[in-house]
Amino acid sequence: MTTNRTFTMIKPDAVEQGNTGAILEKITAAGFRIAALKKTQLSISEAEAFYAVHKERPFFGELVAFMTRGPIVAAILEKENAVEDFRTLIGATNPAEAAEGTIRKLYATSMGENAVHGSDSDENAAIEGAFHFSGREVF
Ligand code: 3AN
Repeated sequence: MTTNRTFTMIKPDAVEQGNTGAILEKITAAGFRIAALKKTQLSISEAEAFYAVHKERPFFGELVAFMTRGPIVAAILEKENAVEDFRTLIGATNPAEAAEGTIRKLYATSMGENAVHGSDSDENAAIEGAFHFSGREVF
């Protein structure tokens, strides 16, 4: 089942560098509707829970430290084929491999500090959206 929704975070690197507005502009210009939006900061335990699938990976500690070092902007986005189209808009995990014009090509600096998160499936989009937003924060 496709929900036409995905979940994103503008990560601490992009927020620190003042790229929040430019990234939101690219997202809406690409046809996504913002169903929910907030600026917040993850605690260590929240980041560990959010990224639990990666806990055995060698970069897990680095990932948690990075994602908690400053505020993020979380959003639920709506568009037909949202998950796949948003992954295309953000580009490859490694910015060196990201296509021209993608958000990571424009704003990411490394594999770890890659500016934005995008859900990888409809199922994870629903889980990740519910992690950050209550029902009365989604419109
Ligand atoms: P994506 O965010 O493109 O779905 P995943 O799911 O493979 O990529 O990785 C989740 C997050 O973990 C990435 N966004 C990135 O911040 C971090 N990450 C992935 N690979 C590495 C790595 N080799 N070194 C440091 N951080 C990494």
